[in-house]
Amino acid sequence: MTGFQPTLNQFIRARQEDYPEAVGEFSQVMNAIALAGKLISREINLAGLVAATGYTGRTNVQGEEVAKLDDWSNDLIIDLLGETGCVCVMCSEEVEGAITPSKSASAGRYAVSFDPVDGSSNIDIAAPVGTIFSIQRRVTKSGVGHLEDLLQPGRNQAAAGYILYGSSTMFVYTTGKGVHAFTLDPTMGEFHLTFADLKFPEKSNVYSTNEGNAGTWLEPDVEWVEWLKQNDPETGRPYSARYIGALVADFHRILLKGGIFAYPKNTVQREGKLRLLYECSPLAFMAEQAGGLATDGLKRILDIEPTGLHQRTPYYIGNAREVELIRRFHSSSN
Ligand code: P6P
Repeated sequence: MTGFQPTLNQFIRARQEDYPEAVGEFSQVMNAIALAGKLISREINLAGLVAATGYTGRTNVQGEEVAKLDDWSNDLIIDLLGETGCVCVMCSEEVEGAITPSKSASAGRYAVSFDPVDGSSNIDIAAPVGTIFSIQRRVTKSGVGHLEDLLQPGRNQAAAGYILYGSSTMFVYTTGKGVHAFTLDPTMGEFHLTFADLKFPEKSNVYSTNEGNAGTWLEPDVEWVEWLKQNDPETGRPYSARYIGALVADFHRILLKGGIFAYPKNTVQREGKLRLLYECSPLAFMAEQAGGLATDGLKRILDIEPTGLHQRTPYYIGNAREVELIRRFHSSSN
């Protein structure tokens, strides 16, 4: 035995029989995303040296400052997915409308939504950032893909995942048959299996939220966090607070160590901050596959019927017990 864990490509190919309808197209889409991850990882790790830090001076459809790496990564993913000929339409955090791929989009079976570099403000301080993706099967019969191929509830996803650019670069995804994590060996340019079928650990006394917003939170969220901070060793309280400010990194820690991540709505961000299609839905699919939950406080994220590409939602994700606890705080206030 070589002792080498299977590569991402070998792992996906070995599971090809799980998707008889895919005829290799699914693998092509996943490999395109994995290649984008390798190239973005290299660019991020060299950011300070290749003048890739800093901002373009523009703001995106979200009203957020566009980092140079946001732009570069966005164009890269659009090109690599377009080149496969397997994608009929795309949605990106950086682009207002639906994106029609360059090559034979009419043949593509998949609609892909993505956030090219989530948490990009962390790049300039060499803190973790991530790419998030969500793959839906098209619902239109043929031709170039449309909004309706993208605006599907998260429960329909064919696959979802993220690439974490941290102390190591990890590719983590699910196709509805467990969550699997791969670590990039930059010397070989290959992702190797690190964890198969990840599940949230039972222990979960860590919470992750931006308490700087607490002054504009609604009552249930204020009561929830105050409860977490009370001193009651029998219930594992007070919880520890951990917040990196990049959703992928905060979620990845919770997936491996347990806990709860929350981005509540507030009197300023009345729908919440995080976007449903390419942040909340893909991670919600993974959380449920890992034995956890994701809600908007009351409703399952995967059951929300999207009405807009960039719509936002209040967001609670992590151990089932922690998300259920928040649901009780929210239910008692309704
Ligand atoms: P705040 C990054 O901008 C992001 O979209 C997520 O990655 C992250 O969880 C959140 O916003 C951080 O928002 O308001 O705490 O800076």
